[in-house]
Amino acid sequence: MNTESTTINFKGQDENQMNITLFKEKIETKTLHIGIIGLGYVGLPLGIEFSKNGFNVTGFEKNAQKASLINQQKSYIPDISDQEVADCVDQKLFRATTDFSNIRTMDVLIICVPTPLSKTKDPDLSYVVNSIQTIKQYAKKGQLIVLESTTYPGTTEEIIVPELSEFTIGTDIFLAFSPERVDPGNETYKIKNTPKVIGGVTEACTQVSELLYSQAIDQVIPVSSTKAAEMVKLLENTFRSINIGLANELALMCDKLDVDVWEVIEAAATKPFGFMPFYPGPGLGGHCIPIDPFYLSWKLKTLNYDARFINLASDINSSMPHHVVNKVIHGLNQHEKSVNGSKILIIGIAYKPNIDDMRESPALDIIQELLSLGANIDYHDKFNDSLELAKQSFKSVSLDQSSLSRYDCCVIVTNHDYLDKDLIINHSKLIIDTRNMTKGISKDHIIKI
Ligand code: SAJ
Repeated sequence: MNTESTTINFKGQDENQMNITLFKEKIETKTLHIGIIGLGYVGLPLGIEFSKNGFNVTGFEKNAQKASLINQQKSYIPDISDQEVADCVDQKLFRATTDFSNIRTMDVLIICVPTPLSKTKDPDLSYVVNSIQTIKQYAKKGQLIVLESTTYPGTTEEIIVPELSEFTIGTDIFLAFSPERVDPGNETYKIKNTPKVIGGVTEACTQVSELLYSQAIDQVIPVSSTKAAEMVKLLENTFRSINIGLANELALMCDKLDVDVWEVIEAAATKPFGFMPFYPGPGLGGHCIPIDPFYLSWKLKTLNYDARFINLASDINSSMPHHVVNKVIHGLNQHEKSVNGSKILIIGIAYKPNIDDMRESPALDIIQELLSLGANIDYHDKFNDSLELAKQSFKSVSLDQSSLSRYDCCVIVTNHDYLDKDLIINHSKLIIDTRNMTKGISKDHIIKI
């Protein structure tokens, strides 16, 4: 028998148990020091949640202004109040730093950095790679490293593990993947009450990660591997992208059939089982749904598999801004006007209601196409005072009787709850409604997608 392997296994078992025991003790005594890499809409709420549960948290943030705001007890994330930050900073349970050498004093590192797409719609893992290459400079035995950034199945094993080659994963150091499930603006589901999926490189990694997250999150769901955990997140968001794509194609089909797609979906949604409504819209915005499925299709392409649903849904979703512009052209034409020279008001430019986030917002595509056709564009969105687009600067205009009547066409792109529907309906000359905000109101000057 190879005593070498027996020795290593035996040693491994001892060291493995020792590190797990040490980790447990630090959790029980709340002496565990948690590091969050990236204090964005995922990292900041997560760090605050652990601090609220009595753990010492350090946020590692490259943006010195953000780090300074945190240490001045200020939040820059709508979902986290200044008071929540102040309470944790006051108790010396939360701080931010740009000095990444402090990683050496951490017991846990949770990577919450962006995973955007490159210009060619390929995964851009540069933030993740930079993070792990920084971490490994200061990594030490007994640490737990968790990647939360949304990425393709295999990233943890293929990108992170090789960077930690000086350690024995699962014995010296623990490594897991746990998808973020932060829904900006969601008043119901926050960090604490959103179930957390976790997949470790080894059973011990899963066990230690479960132990950690269960200190701050009500329900922790272990899966068999990091790859499974990475795939869970992509299923969740690909599911949405494809079903939104179906709803958008339904809108295009109902347009041809002269049927009200909103009425059809509402009636179908009365089915008490086996149906889940999704709705057409001006296009697919946000930092998750338009992006994440491409991480999956890109990975499958490297395995010679064509993820047809993902690509088809993307084609349809990205055709919706142009469909909206066609509705504007058609509507103005009915008023014997051309887009060229018309004054058009875009109502709501964030990517979804009641938030300010503009990332991938379809409003930007609609504005750019209308500008290219010679329209004079203004917008209104109380969550976004100004907008730089197509080398032009815009300011959100007020919405009142006189301002509305100045426009040849008003396009409802994002139906924020605060908007006064009756004011818009009663004082606009022409309305293109991309969100069924004018539901149940049939007037000649209202055109719905
Ligand atoms: N949209 C439609 N029709 C729909 C639903 C959405 O056109 O029926 C559009 C929205 O207007 C938006 C885009 O799709 O432009 C994305 O909307 P979303 O509701 O998916 O909102 P997101 O992008 O904030 O997605 C997040 C995701 N959360 C995480 O990734 C952690 C998603 O998994 C959540 O399901 C979603 O919030 C949510 O439920 O609000």
